[in-house]
Amino acid sequence: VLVARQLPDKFIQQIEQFSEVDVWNSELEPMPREEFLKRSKDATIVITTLSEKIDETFFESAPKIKGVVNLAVGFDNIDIELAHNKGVVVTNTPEVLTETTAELGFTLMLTAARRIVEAVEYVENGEWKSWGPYLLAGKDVHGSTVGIYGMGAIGEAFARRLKGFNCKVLYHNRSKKEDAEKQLNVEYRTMDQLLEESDFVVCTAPLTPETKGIFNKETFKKMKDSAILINVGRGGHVVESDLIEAIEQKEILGAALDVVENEPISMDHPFLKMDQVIVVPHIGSSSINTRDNMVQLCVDNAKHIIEGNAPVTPVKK
Ligand code: 8YV
Repeated sequence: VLVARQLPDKFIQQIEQFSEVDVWNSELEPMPREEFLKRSKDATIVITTLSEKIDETFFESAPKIKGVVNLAVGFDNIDIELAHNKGVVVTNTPEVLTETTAELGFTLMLTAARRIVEAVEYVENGEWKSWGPYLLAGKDVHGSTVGIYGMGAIGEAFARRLKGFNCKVLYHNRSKKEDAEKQLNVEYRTMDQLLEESDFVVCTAPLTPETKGIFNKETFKKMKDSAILINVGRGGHVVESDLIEAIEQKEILGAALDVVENEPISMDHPFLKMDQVIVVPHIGSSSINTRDNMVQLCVDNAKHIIEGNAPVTPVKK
């Protein structure tokens, strides 16, 4: 088993019970591509993150590969069709990260709405000299209309949280979700209606050719000028230059992003100079408990594949 990122010893020890293990020695630095390809040569399983692209070149470099075990629910780093054509099993980590990711999205929404980053900086910079009636006045979340783009498990978990805030919850998804409509009192809208009606637009969708760049010049124009975009999907959902322009032109109010197009963000990215944009470093599923559960699921998937059993959470064809 080739593990492309350093993981806690307790998990590596588990893998050692059923296989030889080769672990990359850094938690924060991804394996250089060449190194990853070289060390994949003898691998039966690779445990990957979004940093490892699984494509034709990878498969050429990994003749013994049986499983690609992704430490993420998303799998846009993997050519799924190619893997399946080669008879390679792909697994991801659904469910275990749903609530934690929704929680981060919710945190971002409240943080942006109530201008918390600006407020903390205001205090730390010694600007707090007196009280003012509209000092750092933000936007209410309670009672607002929230549009969720992508009503999968994370979208549903987000909708559940919004109920406690008395929000009207709209959603857009490639298929209608009758169960969610009944249980969570969420209403389906076309994309245009969702954009036009929402005070907050929340992206929880997976990145696919259909969803790539969905937030762009045209869609920003349809949003309210007071709207805030929250993205816990993928950076690729947003055309970043269009977002900057939309905020500058006051077509929307701001954005709070867990993901950006090129991660890590470069320090000269315009987002970092904009009060109306908050960026956090792709920490949606990053609670200790959830990360432990994700890694454990990867270990279990690897074990099942090596032992010739069906994996726990395969990505279906
Ligand atoms: C991962 C994520 O931790 O699950 C996903 O799709 O984006 C995160 O939870 C991250 O992508 C590392 O692979």
